[in-house]
Amino acid sequence: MSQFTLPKLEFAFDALEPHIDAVTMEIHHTKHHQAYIDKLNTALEGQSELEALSIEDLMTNLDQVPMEIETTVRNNGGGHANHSLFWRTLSPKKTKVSAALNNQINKDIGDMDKLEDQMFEAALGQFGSGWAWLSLEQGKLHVCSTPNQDNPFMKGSVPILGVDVWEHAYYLKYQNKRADYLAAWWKVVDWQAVSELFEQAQTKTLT
Ligand code: MN3
Repeated sequence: MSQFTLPKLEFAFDALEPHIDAVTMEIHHTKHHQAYIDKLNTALEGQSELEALSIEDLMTNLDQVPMEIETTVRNNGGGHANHSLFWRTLSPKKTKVSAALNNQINKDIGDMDKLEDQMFEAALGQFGSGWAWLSLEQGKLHVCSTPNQDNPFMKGSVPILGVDVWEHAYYLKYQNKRADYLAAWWKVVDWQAVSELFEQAQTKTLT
């Protein structure tokens, strides 16, 4: 039984043009993300308890995954969790950060400009493929990067914003210019979605 499915995009493939091009969006969503899901579902066949978990809970509880499929679940489950969050936090619309998240950013990071600097620094500093994240870690916002398809869930924190710095995310339009891609990505971040994820993350880490 295939448990995990590709989430629908809330906008057309070309909606983020000129910042993120339509061909990249289509291949990234329908080919790359779908491939992670297919491999994850295949690996989890017959593991009904694991299949019943949300992708976030599966990532937080990788120690419960049988050793022979752990690497496959880590890589492909990570791919599914990370891309699901990535799509959800992109929007062609102008959006605004909530007062609550803005206050927390000011408190833990400094301000929105410092957050931008830290995210770019983490994303540019990630050698090879990986992600840069803003996550809630024991009640505090924190910027970090992870290699491959790892994510903050694996360390028990809750990511609320992430940027894919695998070359497949930007190479067609930006080639080797990762910094230009990051500047473009920043323009299409859905701050309303990030604010909602922040609110949900707080209820998760309070308990
Ligand atoms: Mn990707």
